[in-house]
Amino acid sequence: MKGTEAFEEIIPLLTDEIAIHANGYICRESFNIKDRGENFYMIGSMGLASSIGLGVAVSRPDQKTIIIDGDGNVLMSMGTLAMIAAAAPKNLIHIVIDNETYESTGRQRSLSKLVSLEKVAQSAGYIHTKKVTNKSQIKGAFQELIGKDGPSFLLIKVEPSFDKSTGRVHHTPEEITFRFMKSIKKTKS
Ligand SMILES: Cc1ncc(C[n+]2csc(CCOP(=O)(O)OP(=O)(O)O)c2C)c(N)n1
Repeated sequence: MKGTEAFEEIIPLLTDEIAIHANGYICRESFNIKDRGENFYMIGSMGLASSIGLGVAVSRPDQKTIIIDGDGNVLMSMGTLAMIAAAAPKNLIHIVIDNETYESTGRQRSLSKLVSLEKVAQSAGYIHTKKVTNKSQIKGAFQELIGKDGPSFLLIKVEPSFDKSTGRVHHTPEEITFRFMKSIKKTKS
């Protein structure tokens, strides 16, 4: 499956969930399929979508929080898997689009061909971990995990295949931040 096909499966499943996106093509693909105020896009700061996702999940336990990450990003901040498992937010789902490359910067190989990231997450202590390799499995896996208490980890294996013509996120960092804060603001106390 192509990376874009994975996004085309996942993004329409989002309703009011908070979604923190890793930098590079991860943001760009999601942004182009459906831009939402609940989306936080990393414009740099590789590796840190998971830390921000953890912070948001802990501070908003009433809201499902999804981290949409890349294998290179996860490998860069592997310690955050342990931190997420230790903090154990029930409302957190960590999705990794694993193309076994740093595709956004030229398809350099990553170590995820040799290191199974879902096994690392499982060993760290994520409550549920799943790996899918076919796009027909994505919807079922997502719906299963969203219905359970986490933290959960969903690894989606894809080919390195993002399209270079995919547009970039055109919001400024300030716009992303303020729009996000407004969208996830509690309306009830
Ligand atoms: C600290 C830091 N190092 C390097 C980069 C450059 N960079 C941006 S995206 C990216 C690749 C991310 O790889 P991955 O998470 O696997 O996502 P993919 O690009 O494959 O979708 C790199 C190396 C950066 N933005 N920040």
